[in-house]
Amino acid sequence: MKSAVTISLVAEAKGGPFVFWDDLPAACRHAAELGFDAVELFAPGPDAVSQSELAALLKSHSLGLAAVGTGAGWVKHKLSLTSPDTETRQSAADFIRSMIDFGGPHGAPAIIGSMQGRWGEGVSKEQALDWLKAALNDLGEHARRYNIPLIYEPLNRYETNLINTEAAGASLMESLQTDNVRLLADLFHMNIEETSIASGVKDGGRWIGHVHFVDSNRRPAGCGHLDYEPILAALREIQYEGYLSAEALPWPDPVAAAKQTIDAYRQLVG
Ligand code: LER
Ligand code: MN
Repeated sequence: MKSAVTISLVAEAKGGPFVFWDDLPAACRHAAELGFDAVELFAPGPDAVSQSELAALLKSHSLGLAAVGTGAGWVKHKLSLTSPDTETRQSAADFIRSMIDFGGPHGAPAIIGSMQGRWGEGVSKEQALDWLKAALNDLGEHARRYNIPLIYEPLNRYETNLINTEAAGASLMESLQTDNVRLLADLFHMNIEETSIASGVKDGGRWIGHVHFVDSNRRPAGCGHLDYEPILAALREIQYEGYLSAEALPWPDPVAAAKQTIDAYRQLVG
């Protein structure tokens, strides 16, 4: 397993669960100095940073790009893959495709979290899931050209009413035509929704392709009440080899949150 830490460049997401904020070069420097393998980027859009600037920053700090978030499509533009409005759904898919093209050259998969939206307001659950599946099939195949998967994230019930658990996520993966979508296991959402986080990890099993490494209260690992040993044992059991990426509040401040995370990671993973 590899370590990663989040960086947000999205002003509208202020107060959200991202460790580093606003200054990409400084965040990369801190991440490298602390010994992270990679960074995960939450950017306002595909033009937030040029491909060459991003490549140069990653190279100069020997950092990987673990993943790119697509949630700015929701927080900035109110786009959703399950909107009742056809054009909004199309724009949502276009935005995600552009983020796949943004991360793809760096080997970083795009994450669909809040862009999945929710059913209601005249849209049935069945209809919303059909739209979601069609988008995952299409965008999952688009990601393949970069030899990376697309990542789909089950969220807790306060953020979506579509898929809340890893078991439901695994069923969704099995119902797709593409085999190029993987599940995200976000320990914060799982703490709310799963009977046990370790069994949730096993439910996700071979589908899990990314982990948001965070504590029960969304503070950095070790600052809440999660018991990480059984979670790590479950991740080893499913032979997970991807990132443990700190999507956590910058508590008490970004550098301290990152240091707390890498210390917890080293204690748990070695
Ligand atoms: C949102 O709660 C979250 O966990 C993000 O990773 C997805 O937008
Ligand atoms: Mn997450």
